[in-house]
Amino acid sequence: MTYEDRLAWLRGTHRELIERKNIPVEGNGIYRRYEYPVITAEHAPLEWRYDLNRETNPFLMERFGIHAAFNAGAIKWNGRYVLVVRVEGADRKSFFAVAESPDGVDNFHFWPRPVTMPEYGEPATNIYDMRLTAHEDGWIYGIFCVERKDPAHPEDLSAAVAAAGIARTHDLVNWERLPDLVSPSQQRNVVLHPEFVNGKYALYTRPQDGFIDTGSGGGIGWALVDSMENAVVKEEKIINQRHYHTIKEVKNGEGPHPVKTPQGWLHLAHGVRGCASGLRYVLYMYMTALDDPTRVIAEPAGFFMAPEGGEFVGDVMNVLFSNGWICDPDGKIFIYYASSDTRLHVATSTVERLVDYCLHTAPDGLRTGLSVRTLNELIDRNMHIR
Ligand code: M1P
Repeated sequence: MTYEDRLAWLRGTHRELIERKNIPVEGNGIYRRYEYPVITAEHAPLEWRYDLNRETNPFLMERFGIHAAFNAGAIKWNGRYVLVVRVEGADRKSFFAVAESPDGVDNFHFWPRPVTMPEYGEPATNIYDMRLTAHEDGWIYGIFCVERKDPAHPEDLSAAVAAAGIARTHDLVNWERLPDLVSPSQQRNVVLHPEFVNGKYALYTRPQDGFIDTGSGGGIGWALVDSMENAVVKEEKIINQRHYHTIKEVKNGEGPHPVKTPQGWLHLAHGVRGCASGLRYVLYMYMTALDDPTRVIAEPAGFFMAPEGGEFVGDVMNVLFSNGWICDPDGKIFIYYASSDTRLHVATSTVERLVDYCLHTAPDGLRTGLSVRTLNELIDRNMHIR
């Protein structure tokens, strides 16, 4: 292939990928998956991956490998469906990049440049998994995991420390970096609630003993902080506990910030359990009371979504993870979920369906006997229906 032919081929395949129309897949009535991922590493602009100068790259080879595009924060912004995607290079470093679509499903394309996130304190080795919150104070906040080498264990090359980085913006291009969250424990999966609660900013937290292990951290926590410019966790209350022999036995974490519905706050989260093939990450839902967002009012048993088909396979197998969804004024919800730390998908549903799912699916009885009882009750109700 000549240089010109190869360039034309690269441009053509990239355009085809971005313009490919997605196909909804009928499913369980709760949500709809789509056939193709909405964002992959291959969606990254050619200008990021190739030196397009014939003099300096006569073979038109890739010069900056993009390996994955996944766990995205999401926001409806200026009428567009906008994602702040975790893009991971071949060098294992993640960075944020904004992608947008006119309708939330098709034609996701990246803005020309990645986000240049200002540093705070000791520069981070890695940053990822931004949760976006358009807060009632007027700012759009991004809270994300900041990973640094653990200075207490220089001999252990895997020892790291996770903290919650905080930044805010009005345009998703220029970010004001604020001090990292000060917390007695390591933190990941920290999410800002969109409203003030008792005049304070409210955070969903995920206390953890170590970089990977949540250990004694009992689940998803809740902390009120006076200011986002100097956010300090003084008191932390666990609002969504982990339990033995459930989909969140090993750990869990809040997804995007909850959606306010007439029946309560609707939450999407991930749960993790261990099995012979390693950790298994699935998505689950729960609801909390409008007058007290720390009080769980419903939690269907088990997972809401688990890896299916090709979703099982990727850089980190058997993982579904979501940190972004968009709720339209008409109640349609776009759930952006990533599979196996590799690619990003969308599933669509409505507030009405998801609330129905939460309020009318039995909770986990935490033992087999109660699961069979729930099943028999359903069968009894169905017996006379022909
Ligand atoms: O590899 C699966 C996920 O692992 C972490 O999530 P958690 O903190 O709940 O274990 C994160 O690194 C996340 O990005 C990743 O998808």
